[in-house]
Amino acid sequence: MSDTLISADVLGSDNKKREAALTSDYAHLGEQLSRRGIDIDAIRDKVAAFHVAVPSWGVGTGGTRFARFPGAGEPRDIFDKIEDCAVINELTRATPTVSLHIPWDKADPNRLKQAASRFGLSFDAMNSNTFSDAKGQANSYKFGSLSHADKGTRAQAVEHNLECIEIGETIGSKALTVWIGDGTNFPGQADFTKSFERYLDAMREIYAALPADWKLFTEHKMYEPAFYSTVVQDWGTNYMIAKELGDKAYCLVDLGHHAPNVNIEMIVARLIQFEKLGGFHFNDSKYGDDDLDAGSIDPFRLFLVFNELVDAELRRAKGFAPAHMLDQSHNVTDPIESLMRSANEIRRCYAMALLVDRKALAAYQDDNDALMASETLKTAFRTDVEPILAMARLKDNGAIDPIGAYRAAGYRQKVALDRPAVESGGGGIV
Ligand SMILES: [Mn+2]
Repeated sequence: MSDTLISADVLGSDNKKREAALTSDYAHLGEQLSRRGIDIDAIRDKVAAFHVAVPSWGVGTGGTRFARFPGAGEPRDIFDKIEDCAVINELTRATPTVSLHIPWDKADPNRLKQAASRFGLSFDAMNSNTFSDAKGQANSYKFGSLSHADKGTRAQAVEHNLECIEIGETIGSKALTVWIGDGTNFPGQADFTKSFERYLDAMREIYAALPADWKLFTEHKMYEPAFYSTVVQDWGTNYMIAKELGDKAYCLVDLGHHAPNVNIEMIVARLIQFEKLGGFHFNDSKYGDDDLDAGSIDPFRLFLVFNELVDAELRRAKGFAPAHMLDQSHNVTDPIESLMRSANEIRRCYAMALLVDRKALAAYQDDNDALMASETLKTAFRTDVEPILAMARLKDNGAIDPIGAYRAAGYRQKVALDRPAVESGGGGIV
């Protein structure tokens, strides 16, 4: 049995208050779905088996370029962060893995492993950081890292990625995610071709050090921190990278890293078709890389992404095994609450996508019945699947209402007694 941080009494009594209503709602939805030929229990079981990784950096309060306003009881170090991640999983039962960021989360790997397994958690993809300077490092990343004009700086960045792999091997991770801040602010500042050549050469060295059962994820982003050009700017370049490096290299799609109005679900479909979809950094945005809670701005877009994922899952698309990770920044909410609701929104979109009548959809597509094809998706999207999500959590001893139970348990107030208040400060998404 794993240790728990939310008392079983509090969780039990919170669930008890809500269970009768849930049973009735679930039965009603089950009856509706059975009229559509869908077995609600089968959907519930699929949802219960669907997991998403929590980023260690997501449990601290984020910030903007302007300021950071810390909340009470902020995690002091990676061990506090692991505890906060454990709470998210205890209540949602959707997040049994944590994704680490090095050097932010650097600690004795054996201690990390112990701390996680105490709560039944394990580790997802490792994330390297060559977009900021670590204390005492010889060369600065101000003008780039893996694509830097200076050989020594590139070597240092490669070395850091190798260290991330090494730590990851000890703690049981199976993937490395590389996102670089490399790019330019002004036309002419760097040579596009030379920069990309240098990047590819550096990535080849990292790829060569990848254990046989690992995957390498590269993440594209069109702007920020560089505002004129980035070295890995879009999914096309990302696909070229994965193709150049080899079979263990895949593209990671962060939903906030595209131009406004880009058809992300279509990018996802293309990457699936050519066996290069590595996984996701889920979040939501209105304008750019806003890193808001998944599904909070455009839930239909998230559903359409999941429509492609479920389609690939059901037709057993070759090489399809994407990693699901959250990547968010929480500036005005309790990060634990935001992450719980995001994990829930991701499961919601997965559940809704499972309800799509795919046979009917294919027939409407073949008949060029645009209206009914669109309605087939909307029918699934309009279905309130909350009783399925709640039942999946309850079945796995989670909370019917994770945020309600979390607030009833007073976790944040409790940890605030041990964790000293942090002063407000300058910007930086940390
Ligand atoms: Mn990301």
